[in-house]
Amino acid sequence: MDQLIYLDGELVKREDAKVSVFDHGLLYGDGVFEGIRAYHGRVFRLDEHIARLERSARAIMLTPPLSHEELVLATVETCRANNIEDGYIRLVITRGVGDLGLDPRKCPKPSVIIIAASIQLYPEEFYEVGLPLITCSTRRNSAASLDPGIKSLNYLNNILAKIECIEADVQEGIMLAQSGMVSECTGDNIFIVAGEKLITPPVDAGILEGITRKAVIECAEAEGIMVVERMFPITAVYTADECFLTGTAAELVPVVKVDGRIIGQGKPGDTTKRLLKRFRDLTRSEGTPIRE
Ligand code: PXG
Repeated sequence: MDQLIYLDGELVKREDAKVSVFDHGLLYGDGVFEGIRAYHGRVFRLDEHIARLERSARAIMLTPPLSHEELVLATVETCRANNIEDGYIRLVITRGVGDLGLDPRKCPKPSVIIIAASIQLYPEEFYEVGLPLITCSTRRNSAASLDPGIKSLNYLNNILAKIECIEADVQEGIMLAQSGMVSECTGDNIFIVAGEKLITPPVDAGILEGITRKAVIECAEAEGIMVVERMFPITAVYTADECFLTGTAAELVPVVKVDGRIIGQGKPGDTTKRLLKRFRDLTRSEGTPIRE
């Protein structure tokens, strides 16, 4: 079956899903996006993803050409057209076609793209054994220049850090904020377990406010685990009892080594395992249905 891509109100074949070389999304990274998961025929936290997309758009003064309800509907329809059961959905709104100057007023019509693909799951080994990380030398964007809370098409900051990870032969890397405190990873939020507490950098540490991060905080509260949102230095990661990352693609993945230092017992900890189980149960128990 042909993959069908939603492009400006129509479902078109993959090979026909093309944008202009004058689209400011391409020329300047001027646009916003979301990465969303479907589990068992249901889209996980779709409303929250669309709300974050709308906030990102608003922050860059981009008015989506569809309402909240229309964006929800278009996403579900794209999943249905592609027979998605378990999948990864990419929603993109670009500034649209303009001229070669920066001026966004030259782009009268934003473009909406929705891609519903089958998911490349992380190997189960990552969850059983845990990941090694590095601390990247590339600092996370300052909110004073480009707020990390905006999920914009300009991901060069994260890509530069990702290149460091690739060079170090690790999957992910920790990015420090301009302050030197831990912010997040290139495409995941970070948590540490210290004693009885689960600690994660707060939104004002300069992070993307992850949908998975929020769901995991809810899981922790349901498990009776105390959650603290506060800044911490990299040494707090080195000396933590446990560490894990959260993201739409990763779900909740244990971290066992950072910059060559063993974290905790060097294997996924009990709190991490409990939360992973609860999170997986949650993804299988809620969501916007794709089919009737
Ligand atoms: N921080 C950053 C910088 C992200 O890009 C997250 C945290 C986690 O947020 P959610 O809402 O997914 O829990 C993200 C999102 C990829 C990929 O291919 C990952 C993201 C975005 C784009 C691509 O791994 N992560």
